[in-house]
Amino acid sequence: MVLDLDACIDSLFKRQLLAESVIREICEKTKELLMSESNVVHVSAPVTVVGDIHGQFYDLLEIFKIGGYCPDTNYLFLGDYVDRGLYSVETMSILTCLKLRYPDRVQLVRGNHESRAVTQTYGFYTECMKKYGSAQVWHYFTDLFDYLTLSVVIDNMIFCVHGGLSPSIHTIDQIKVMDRFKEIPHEGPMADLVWSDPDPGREEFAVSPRGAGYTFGSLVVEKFLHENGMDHILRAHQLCMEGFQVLFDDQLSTVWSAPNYCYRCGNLASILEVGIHGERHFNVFEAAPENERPSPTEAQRSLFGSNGNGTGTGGGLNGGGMFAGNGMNGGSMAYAALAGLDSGQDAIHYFL
Ligand SMILES: [Mn+2]
Repeated sequence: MVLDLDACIDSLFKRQLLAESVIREICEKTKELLMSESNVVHVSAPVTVVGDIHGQFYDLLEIFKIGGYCPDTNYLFLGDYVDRGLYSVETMSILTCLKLRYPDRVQLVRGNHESRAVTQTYGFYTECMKKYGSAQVWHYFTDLFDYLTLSVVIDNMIFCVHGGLSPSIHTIDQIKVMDRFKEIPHEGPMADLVWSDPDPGREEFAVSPRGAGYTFGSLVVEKFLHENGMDHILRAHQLCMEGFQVLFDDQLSTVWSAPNYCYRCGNLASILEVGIHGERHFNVFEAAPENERPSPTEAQRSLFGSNGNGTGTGGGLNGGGMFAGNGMNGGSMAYAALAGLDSGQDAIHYFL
């Protein structure tokens, strides 16, 4: 069989799923491609940077409408493609096809959700089972996750990663020599890159309320940028109600690309366009029109239907505060979604 990537991309744009055998072949080929990529991929501007998508496929289609289609626009995706939303399969399928079709114009960085452990709790596993009747597709994609790069540097100026910095990483060269071809560990530098968050109220590293990674403050950012000759850190991983957030005197930005997150948060989203002189422009957008999305009932049914066995606790599902959700006990995902407002602050506690 000859793989026709353009035909695959066309069907996905028409909201049609790919056959399981096609996904297997695409994942195999993409693994080969990613194997040769460094842990730190260097790219040039102009490039459009996309934050968390979380299975909100219709909003991803909106992103292409707003930001341009491949290969006319270069894209850097910062991870968290799957879980939470209803269309992680479609999202991963199209991103994988685009990476394979335009390897130098599409970069896919690994997020903390690109992991076997996390996707079993937050929806991707269940979605694969529902849409394909077996776990094969989930295995193909989660095996592929192990090959995704950990970071990108734009024009030797902007360091891009899903989560943030690590107390055990001082230089970008240290990232280059890490062994990334594995499941995301619970701790250590690789976990920190995908799990950490900035804390504007601090200067140094501190324990993260997520239970994985660290929080890091202004001095950490300054030191890292200085030591590595960089201007800016660009990351995703945290819901921003306005779609983005700029911290530490313009030294760090968060880009968030899932509008009305989980079909209920009411937040804006953005993509960040980096121009040829390093200028940064956040292109802010709202959720895709109502007729292109599932009804709230459908979205809710999905949240309640999956993982509703009561074993997952509601940790981390809090109304914006960093700590509140971690204290919830005995609540299932469904309970947390019902009771309260899922801000999407994931924590690692409940699958350890
Ligand atoms: Mn994340």
